[in-house]
Amino acid sequence: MKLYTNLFSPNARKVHAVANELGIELEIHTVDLRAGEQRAPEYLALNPNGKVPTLVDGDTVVWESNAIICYLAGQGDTDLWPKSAKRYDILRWMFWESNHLTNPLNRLFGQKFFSGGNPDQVIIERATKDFRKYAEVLDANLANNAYVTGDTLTLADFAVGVAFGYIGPLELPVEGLGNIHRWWDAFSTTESGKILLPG
Ligand SMILES: N[C@@H](CCC(=O)N[C@@H](CS)C(=O)NCC(=O)O)C(=O)O
Repeated sequence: MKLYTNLFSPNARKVHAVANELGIELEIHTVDLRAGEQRAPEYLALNPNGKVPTLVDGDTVVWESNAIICYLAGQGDTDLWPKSAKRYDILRWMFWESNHLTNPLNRLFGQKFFSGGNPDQVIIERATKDFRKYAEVLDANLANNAYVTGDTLTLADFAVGVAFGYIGPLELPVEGLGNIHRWWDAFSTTESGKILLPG
């Protein structure tokens, strides 16, 4: 399987981390985002969004990092993506991540890393407030769970976890959220969890 990727991308690192956890070797094709390779016609033919990551397995092309990690985990039997009703809980947190958590994260990303040194404090304040609201939802969920969906590591931990690699770089508002710290400190020091961290 070929993975079109760039390790600068948190969504791509999710895929690398899950592949590592599953012991799946991928043929890596780095897409140079700074050079605009994601907008080259050959790449747009695979992923019309012009984004990484994209997985190619024979005639199957999968984009959207959360769909890709489900595809990888679906290659065999794994507790990361069990064939039980727990799957819907995992999906719930994956949709939550891509709809709610990532939205303020992307706004902070844009202002802190790509605003040419001229960040808009109003956008930062709103995004910080929104991120905190969702972080509190996660923290409450983790009060009774070692992992995002219960007592075992699943795809949901990878999907949700990648955001928390930016606690330092983006000054994410997670003060006092002890359950998140306990979960993330343990997960981000595992071999696969470390792959989620920004380089
Ligand atoms: N929802 C998509 C987001 C993919 C995405 O936003 N990728 C970014 C890097 S994190 C990208 O390729 N940006 C390049 C561009 O927009 O030109 C996923 O989870 O795969």
